[in-house]
Amino acid sequence: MLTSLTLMDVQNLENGALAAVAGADSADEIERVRVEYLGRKSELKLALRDVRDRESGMALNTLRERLETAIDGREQELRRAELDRQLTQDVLDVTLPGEERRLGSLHPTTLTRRIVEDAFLGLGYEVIDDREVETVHYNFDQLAFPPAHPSRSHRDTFFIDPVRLLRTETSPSQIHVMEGKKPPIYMVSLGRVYRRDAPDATHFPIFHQFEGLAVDRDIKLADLKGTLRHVMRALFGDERQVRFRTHYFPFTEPSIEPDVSCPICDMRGCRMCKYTGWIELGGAGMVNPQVFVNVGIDPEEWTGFAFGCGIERAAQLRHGISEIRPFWENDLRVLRQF
Ligand code: FA5
Repeated sequence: MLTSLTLMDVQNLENGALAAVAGADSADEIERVRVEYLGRKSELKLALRDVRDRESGMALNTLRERLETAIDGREQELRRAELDRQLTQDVLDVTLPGEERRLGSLHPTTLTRRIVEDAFLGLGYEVIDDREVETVHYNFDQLAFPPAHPSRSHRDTFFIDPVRLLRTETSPSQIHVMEGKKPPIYMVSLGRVYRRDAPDATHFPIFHQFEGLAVDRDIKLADLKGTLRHVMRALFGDERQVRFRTHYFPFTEPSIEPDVSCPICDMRGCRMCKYTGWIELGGAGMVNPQVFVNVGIDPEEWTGFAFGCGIERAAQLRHGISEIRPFWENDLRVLRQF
């Protein structure tokens, strides 16, 4: 004998529940039906709690099982339908263009530096990296700068204290290398140097240089010129003309300066070349015998040449860039072009 629900009620409950199950057309809806008919406060659960006899218990439990089966079945049907819908409607279009991934690129100063390194490695030179904080001894004295040379002043050079400074050129590397090993020597040293120069189209207070030194028996000025032409061909191909002017440096004798034809105006004259058609790339010369004596190399037995050139300057000439400033501003719109 049923207590709170009559057999008729059970039948009605089942009919109502099955109709609700059949009518549910979404996961939310079927969940709502489950709560309504099988939840803790559902008519069926309350009746089961009040059951006093076996017959009623069996009838209500059978109803519960039938409803659970019906609800689970409908839920699975709905899940399958949703999956089918996704598979047919949310199609992945493999022909759509992919998302572009931006790769970083090398800085133009680094690219130019690597060209120089490769050119000298190919000639059998040793490539070195040297200190940026130098002493007056290595930056000036050992390179035979006279005591009153303007570069020794605070107006030209960044001093840290009376004996230490930010190197003004890569030439002290020559001294370190010659003090450290016996000739023959073939080395190139690349890195940052610092000067109190007023910025303009081709000058900045911080810039890079590459320094070369060759010490051997019977080295001549023609070897220096040939070596400079070799690296300039690596940097500029046959695009640019090259000329050598005589000049003065305390640590070379004779001294020359290589100039490169202006890539901006093609030698017609512009602001970058100061209307001369030529741009100075560096300084060079035959090693001053006094420098050999300073480092304990016999100038009667050994001769040598040295050169030092601006790396940003070389990059400006290579890519036709009329200003040095962008090399230090690191504007991504500029750097992405390399
Ligand atoms: C020197 O620095 C010598 N040490 C070069 C040298 C080495 C001569 C070995 C003989 C033997 P100079 O001051 O001219 O020379 O500078 C060399 C090059 O560095 C210049 O031609 C230019 O390309 C670059 N440079 C000089 N000053 C600046 C600057 N403020 N900004 C950018 N590049 C510069």
